[in-house]
This record gives sequence, structure tokens and C-alpha cells, in this order.
Amino acid sequence: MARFIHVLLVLSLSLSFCLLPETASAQLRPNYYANTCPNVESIVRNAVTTKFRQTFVTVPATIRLFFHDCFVQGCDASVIIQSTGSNKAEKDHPDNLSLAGDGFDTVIKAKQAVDAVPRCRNKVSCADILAMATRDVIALSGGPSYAVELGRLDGLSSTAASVNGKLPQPSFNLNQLNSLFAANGLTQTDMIALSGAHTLGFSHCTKFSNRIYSFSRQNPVDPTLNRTYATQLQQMCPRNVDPRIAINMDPNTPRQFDNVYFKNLQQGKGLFTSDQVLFTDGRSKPLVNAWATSSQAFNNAFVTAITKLGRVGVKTGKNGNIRTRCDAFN
Ligand code: HEM
Ligand SMILES: *[C@@H]1O[C@H](CO)[C@@H](O)[C@H](O)[C@H]1NC(C)=O
Ligand SMILES: CC(=O)N[C@H]1CO[C@H](CO)[C@@H](O)[C@@H]1O
Repeated sequence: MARFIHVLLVLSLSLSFCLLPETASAQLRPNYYANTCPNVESIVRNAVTTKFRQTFVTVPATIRLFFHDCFVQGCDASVIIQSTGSNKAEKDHPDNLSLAGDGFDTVIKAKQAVDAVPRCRNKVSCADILAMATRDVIALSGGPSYAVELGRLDGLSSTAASVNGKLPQPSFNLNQLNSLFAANGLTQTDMIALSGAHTLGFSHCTKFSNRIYSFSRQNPVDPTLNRTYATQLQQMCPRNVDPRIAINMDPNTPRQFDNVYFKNLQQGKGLFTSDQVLFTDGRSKPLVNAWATSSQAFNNAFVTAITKLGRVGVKTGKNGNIRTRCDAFN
């Protein structure tokens, strides 16, 4: 019997060793390019800083691009692929309609800067450049600095159809948010922390117009929305507004990566249902209150969460490669 158990143990151990490279997340590490392109981080940071000085939109556009990349087929830069002919790529899915072009441009510019250095040419993946650029724009807008894990390969497919059901909707309740994030290995805590990225950037009026005009028969305005804020939103976003109009998601400090997002939620100033629910639902409210009080605690949780986000569905081996152009397959 003892021998049988021993055999079983050895068997299952060797089995899990065989499976490990396939199932476990890739071995990402901060110094991945130490030998191939030792200055990659400063090259990327300089390119991102140049782009940041040209337009602030670089910041929210890059962060959101990273999120959308990771939630659809993993962090593999598949979101950056341009559609060609009949193949509609991820970026042409309606949920991507509002991905600002400056995020794509940031990665393409940084890739050009990396490839301009002879020893780095074709050595650094677009997926890693997007991860580094995201880290850099967060720091440039006043957020925490952190060591970014590297070693992702670029994905080999990108289709609009693959986006279906993979991205959270602004109408989501807490259960819907939690289950989508859990499907990506992220906890409710990670989800609340990452939602703090809505301290930056813009939203088009259509994404929340139901909350200010047609919430329910009894309440045309969502009762969890601050009255004063609701009136301001109605002024900025009149009925049948030009669909291109976008407004700041954080009405107070839209260009600062800070914890004001959580203070806004306490005052009923979460723009989406998916934002405000974090305060109205008793399961997430305590963390909203904690992070509204302590920006240090929020920053720590954010760094943990975005590091985990960066590990989602990473491609290795023959499942990926290093693209010569970030917007096209080799
Ligand atoms: C929790 C569920 C989430 C939902 C439902 C959601 C939904 C949205 C929507 C509807 C917009 C506005 C798009 C537009 O009209 O232009 C937006 C913008 C944005 N989201 Fe999220 N998002 C979520 C989580 C995240 C996460 C995890 C991140 C990054 C860590 C993020 C980063 C951003 C940024 C930076 C913008 C502004 C983009 C810009 O100004 O170009 N969001 N989000
Ligand atoms: C609504 O917002 C105003 C100022 O913008 C603030 O003074 C007030 O406390 C908020 N109301 C609630 C219920 O939080
Ligand atoms: C930034 C970007 O490429 N956005 C595209 C998203 O998808 C729509 C079509 O569904 C395109 O028109 C946009 O150009």
C-alpha cells in the first residue's frame, strides 16, 4: 500500500511538472531584458514622456488600452492589431470604439524608440512595451511607481468576435463585476483597486445617460447619484447630445492619479453604475471608505492589482512571438 501511494505521488508530481509550463502563468520578471536590451525601461520612459508632453490623453488612453488588452486573450498586444481586409481585429469591436488613438500611438512610438537601438531591435515585445508604458503614465500623472514584470510575447490572433463578453459594462452590478474579474484571476479587492483608474480620463455621454434620464419609471434619475452632480451631468450631456462628446470621469482632479475617485463615490459621484455600486454595496463599501481615507493604502492595492492584471493570459513559447510592428502580425 505504501509503495502504491509512493508511485502515485511520484506519478502525480511528474505529471504536474509536465503540465506546469502549459498551465502556470509565464515566469515574468522585472529584469527580463537585462542581457538583450538593458536600457529598455529608460528608452520606453523617454518615449512615453515625450508623448505625455504632447497630450495628457496619453495617460488614460494607455492605461485603458492595457486593461482591454489583458482582458481579451491576455496581455499580448492583440488589441493593437489593425484590421485588414475581412479580418476585423479586436480594436474594431464596438466596446473599443472609444479607445483613444493616443494609447496605440504611445506603444508604436515607444516600439520605434526601442528598435532604433541596434541591440534592442526586434527583441522587446509590444505586450511588454504596453505594460511599461502603462507603468510610466501612472507615475507621470502622480500615481505610484512600481517595478513592472516583463517577458510577455505578442499574441498571434486578434478578432473582434473574441471581445464579446470579455469586458465589463458600465451597467454591471457587483456580482457581474466580481465574476468577470474572477475569470481573470482577480479578486474583488483587485477589482475595486483597478476601478480607481477612473480617477483619470473621459467617458462619452451615452455610457451613463440612462442614469440621468431614464433610470426607472419612478426615478428618471438614479437615486444613488448625487443630485447636484446629476444636474451638472444633464447640463454637460443634454438629451441627444453629439455622441462624440466626452466628459471627465473624475469631476475634481481629472488629471491626477489619486484616491479622489473613492472620495467621489462617498458623495454619490461615481459616473457609472459599476463605479457607484462599489459604495452602495455593503460588500465593497468598506474598502472604498478605507481608500478614500488613505491614498497610501490605495496605491499599494493598485500596484498589487495591476501587477496581477499584467499576468493574465501571458503568451510564451510557440503561442507568441515578438512583432516587428505592433499593429500588424509578422
Ligand atoms: C470595473 C469595470 C469597468 C468598467 C465597467 C469600465 C468602463 C469604462 C467605460 C464605459 C469607460 C468610458 C469609455 C468612453 O466612453 O470613452 C471607461 C473609461 C476608462 N477606463 Fe474603465 N471600466 C472598468 C474598469 C477599468 C479598469 C480596470 C481600468 C484600468 C486599470 C480602466 C481604465 C479606464 C480609463 C483610464 C478610462 C478613460 C479612458 C480615456 O479617457 O481615454 N477601467 N471605462
Ligand atoms: C453632493 O455634492 C455636493 C457638492 O458637490 C456635496 O456638498 C454633498 O455633500 C453631496 N451629497 C451627498 C449626499 O453626498
Ligand atoms: C481606436 C480605434 O481603432 N477605434 C475603432 C473601434 O472600432 C470602431 C468600429 O467598430 C472603429 O471605427 C474605430 O476606429
